[in-house]
Amino acid sequence: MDTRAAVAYKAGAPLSIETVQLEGPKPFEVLVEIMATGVCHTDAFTLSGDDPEGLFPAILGHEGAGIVREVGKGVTSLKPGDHVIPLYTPECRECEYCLNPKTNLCQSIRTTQGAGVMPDGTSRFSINGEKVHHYMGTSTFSNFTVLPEISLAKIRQDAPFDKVCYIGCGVTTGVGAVINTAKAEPGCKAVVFGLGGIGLNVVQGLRLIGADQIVGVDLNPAKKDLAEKYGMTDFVNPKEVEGDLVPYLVDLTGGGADYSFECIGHPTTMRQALECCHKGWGESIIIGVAGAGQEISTRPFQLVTGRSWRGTAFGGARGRTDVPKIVDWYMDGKIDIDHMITHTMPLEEINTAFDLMHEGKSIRSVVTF
Ligand code: NAD
Ligand code: AHE
Ligand code: ZN
Repeated sequence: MDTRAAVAYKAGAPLSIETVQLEGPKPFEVLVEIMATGVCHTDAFTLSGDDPEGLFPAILGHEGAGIVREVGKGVTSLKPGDHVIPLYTPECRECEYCLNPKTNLCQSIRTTQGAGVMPDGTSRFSINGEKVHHYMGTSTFSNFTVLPEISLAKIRQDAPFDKVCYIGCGVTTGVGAVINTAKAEPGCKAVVFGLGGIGLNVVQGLRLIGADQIVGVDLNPAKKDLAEKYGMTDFVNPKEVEGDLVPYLVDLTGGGADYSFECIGHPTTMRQALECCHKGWGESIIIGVAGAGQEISTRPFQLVTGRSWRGTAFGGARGRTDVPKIVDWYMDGKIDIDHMITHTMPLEEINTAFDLMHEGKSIRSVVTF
């Protein structure tokens, strides 16, 4: 079939809106009509050329929601008409990783997913016979896309696509980092670096679990008001801090953070996030994705004296199990999404979503089909 999609032809170039050919689902695959997709900083990261796994041409996008239109042979958990959220972290429930409660990183299709192809090693997308790569196993910047069955969470039918698509990455990553990865306790003190589409969800996750102090750190003062609405108690603009940021944050939190979250993707802020943690027990969770070749560093003494450095992908969530529950939380009013979606646009205007992100004018842009 033909479908409309935004194609990334080369690093640094705007996406091109094109008619793309899409092959139907093979065994254990599902054809999904994407109704809405968010634009995450990770899409911009890959488009910039900084992603060591970045491939071109490709159809980016990993924060979607849509409707099952056709299922391949052997698919048992989904049927046409089901509402779904694509998962860049699948959940096969059979691999060594799925069977280990310590991780959410299902590895059953990770190699082919990273190579931009379906589990059988081929792509379903092409333009005039030339292969176009899948991205993160999801390729939600296409009106229709094909995914493995294990990469789809079935969700309730009454949830609005243009809001719950954000659960496909940003919401789950931020809220999940607090609940699943940090397992932060009520009464804790936390510092959140970066108050964008991920950081605000960390803030709302911290409020949900009953944190006492939620410090937000961002260079952009325009992020302050919204972060306060989600529960931030203190705002710090590093440009306005005299002297070093780390001792300032340690002082502000009365000895250091119980938990810190890096939601930017810079080695410098990753180091600051670790070092503002409390001696003896503070844990720093890296969420931000850093570019190819970048490395983190700190004095080992920081770890010797009880701080720990951790990381999280997709907020530690097991998508087929956890995503439907997060959709329920949204529908029950336990978490907010609506006010974080600052812009909505048609596919033809998707490049504007990247401009708004780079200009610091949006939290989340959502493309509707
Ligand atoms: P975003 O662009 O919406 O937000 C980034 C925020 O950081 C902005 O508010 C910006 O003003 C602020 N910022 C930039 N440099 C700063 C600095 N030096 N000091 C303080 N603040 C600074 O991006 P996002 O969509 O929230 O994504 C954030 C990061 O998380 C990205 O690196 C993205 O790739 C990553 N991410 C990771 C996962 C995961 O599973 N680990 C999931 C989603 C996104
Ligand atoms: N491909 C990059 C890393 C990108 C990355 O870390 N992706 C996160 C999700 S970001 C979503 O916005 C992730 O899930 N990582 C785990 C995984 O298996 O990809 C690189 O550096 O190679
Ligand atoms: Zn993302």
